Amino acid sequence: MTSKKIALITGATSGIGEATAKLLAQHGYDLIITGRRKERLDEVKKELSSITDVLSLHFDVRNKEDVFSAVQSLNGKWKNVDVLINNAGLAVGLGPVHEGVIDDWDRMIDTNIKGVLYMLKAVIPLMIARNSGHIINISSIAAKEVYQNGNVYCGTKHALDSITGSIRMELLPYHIKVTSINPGMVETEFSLVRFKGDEERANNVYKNAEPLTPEDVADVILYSLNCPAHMNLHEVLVMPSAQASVRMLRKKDGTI
Ligand code: NDP
Ligand code: 8X3
Repeated sequence: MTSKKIALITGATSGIGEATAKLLAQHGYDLIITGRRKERLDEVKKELSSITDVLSLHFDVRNKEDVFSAVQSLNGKWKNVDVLINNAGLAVGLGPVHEGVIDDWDRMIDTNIKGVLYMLKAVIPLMIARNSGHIINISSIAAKEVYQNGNVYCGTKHALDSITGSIRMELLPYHIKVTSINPGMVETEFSLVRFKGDEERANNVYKNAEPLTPEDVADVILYSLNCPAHMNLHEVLVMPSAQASVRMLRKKDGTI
């Protein structure tokens, strides 16, 4: 009997990460799910444990000691991480640099860049030891374009794309695939986080728009994982049909 593949997903407590955990559980993966909100993590684990083996690791990707000790705590089959999905990420605030809140910048840089680097440094050796693996970094349209007031968030996602490109070269000898998924607008808790809990402002982002769903992005992730060994998707820019560029949306009433 061949054992099931193991996927480690950061930020599986909501949005794209949670949808991906659910889809991969249905498609034969054992899961290591992570996030800071323990109750949410427990709920996802409870729901998926009837379908597949689930290990939950509760840590903040910004805390390097916690990242390394969580990954070092993996034992038995859980060391055999086949797939790493670096999904945990966020935008905090939306404003010009000259009015910027430095703590917001730190949260974005520490999560979207340094958190991903810590995860890569912790997990890649496990993949190299087995001469196989697939790393999927969840980037953004904000890595391909910039927009007014998006300065630091766009910067973190541009940096992530650069890191993704470099590691693809570094990991070539080890048969480790590296894929970047760059979504446009997806309706998740992203805007609620960006606007620090202001529900009205967050809901306005999606009002009369036709965003992607987290399940749409999960489908793309599964597709990339299902590619045969000789094929890899380097990068997938996946947009709502009603979004031509980061700030150009066709609303439900047809207005642009
Ligand atoms: P959500 O806010 O719904 O989910 C974000 C996830 O990241 C949560 O599970 C959260 O878990 C986790 N997370 C955030 N900070 C940390 C941290 N410091 N340590 C551990 N986990 C953390 O948003 P999305 O699903 O939309 O976001 C997922 C990814 O998709 C992000 O990288 C985002 O930049 C990217 N993206 C989103 C788009 C969108 O329009 N929604 C478009 C393009 C890209 P918890 O709070 O429990 O720690
Ligand atoms: C999230 C998409 O357009 O809000 O990565 O930056 S956007």
